[in-house]
Amino acid sequence: MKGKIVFITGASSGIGEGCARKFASEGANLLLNARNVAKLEELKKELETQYGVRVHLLPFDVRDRKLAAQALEALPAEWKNIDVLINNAGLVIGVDKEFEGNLDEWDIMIDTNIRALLSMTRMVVPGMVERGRGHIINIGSIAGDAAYPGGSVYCATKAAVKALSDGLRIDLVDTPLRVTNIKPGMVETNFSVVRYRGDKGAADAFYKGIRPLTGDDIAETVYYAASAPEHIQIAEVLLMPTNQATGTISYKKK
Ligand code: 8X3
Repeated sequence: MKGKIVFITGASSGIGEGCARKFASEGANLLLNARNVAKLEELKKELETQYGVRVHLLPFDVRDRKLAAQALEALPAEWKNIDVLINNAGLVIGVDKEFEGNLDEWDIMIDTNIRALLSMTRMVVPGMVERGRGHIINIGSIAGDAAYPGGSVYCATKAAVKALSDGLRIDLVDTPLRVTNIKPGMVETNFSVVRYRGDKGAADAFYKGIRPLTGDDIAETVYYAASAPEHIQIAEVLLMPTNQATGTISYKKK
């Protein structure tokens, strides 16, 4: 991974932050995107100091297609040749029933988890095709495999991530590019706090009695896919805590 350019969306926390640390520790130079500029600055300083890699910040909201295009076009020449795109930015808000939830919150999920992933792909992949190398890693979810109570719209967005990953793999089949869909189960990050609309107590209660995965655990798997020999395409990985079996079945100690 030494000297490769890895672009991570949603890099300021959770799985994105875990990926930033892991890829930096392996010598990659990073393009880090998120809305939280202060957090990005902090991470840049930490990774550059600790690992001696270079970090360039792309502080925009992935939903803002115009800003994203401007920022990517304005990249200095030495940053343009992106080797790995990690489409990680994503969220879930609320646990409402499909006939009761908030349409504006659903729009935010759909715009971030689907439309922004698609626009990043559309902006970055043509350059990869031109250069004849590249890897797109989408962070999907176990939620994309089957709907669960209170997750209807989120599950639909992650089902879309699966379809978009599969479709892109088909469209790139005659190229050296690879496409991976990483599908985590229970991961304890700020993600769950957002799901419960800021209620940290509810998020903590959800993980009581089970050891969830961490952002760093997922980052290890993302790195495994990215560092596989070039003739191997890890198409999909479904990973979850040992005491989880499906999106709805897990064992929690009393
Ligand atoms: C989030 C994982 O288990 O909450 O993508 O659906 S889960």
